[in-house]
Amino acid sequence: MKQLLLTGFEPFLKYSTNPTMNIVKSLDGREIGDYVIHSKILPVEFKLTGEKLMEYIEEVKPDAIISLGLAGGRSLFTPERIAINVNDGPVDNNGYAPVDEEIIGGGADGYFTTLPIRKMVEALKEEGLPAKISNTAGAYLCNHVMYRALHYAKQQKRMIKSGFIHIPASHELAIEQKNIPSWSEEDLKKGVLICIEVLSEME
Ligand code: PCA
Repeated sequence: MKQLLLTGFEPFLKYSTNPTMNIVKSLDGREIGDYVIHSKILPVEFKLTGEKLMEYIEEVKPDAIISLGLAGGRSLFTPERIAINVNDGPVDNNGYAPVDEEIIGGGADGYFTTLPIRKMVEALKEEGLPAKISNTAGAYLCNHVMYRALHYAKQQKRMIKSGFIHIPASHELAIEQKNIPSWSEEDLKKGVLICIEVLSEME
């Protein structure tokens, strides 16, 4: 079987939970097509997250990596097209807020996803779930993880498909935050499963 590293994040900033954490945990060990899922939760800390991701990659030796993050305020499932070599954003869970830093000194300006994001968006919509490709993952931890994974994959001889999907808030978070669009956890999980199915149907 092929190994899929599926990552989510712990809660961060004003959000008391992170729907990606529950979804990822609930899918550990699940087999979809040729893939078996290895679920890992990443911290929201600029100086630690990349290291953790590398540890998990060494452990799982994935054939593909899908990372998930919460995009509070977005109303659609948004597979990301590109990661940029920038750390810049609000304070992380360790009290650190980088300004205009490079992720990898002298690294590529950016990397395009190697996941089938167009097909994922089409499949999500066919199943009645709103989705579109996003052209920015921001410059916070989600972009950081996407960049680090793609940078790693690029150095390897074998192909490791890798990329990032931002998901909307859960209803639980919307009750807490009052004014953000939200989906049921069930639909959020269904969306993630559809994306993994699309990946598994690729060569
Ligand atoms: N979303 C944040 C980081 C953790 C998460 O779930 C982001 O969009 O960068």
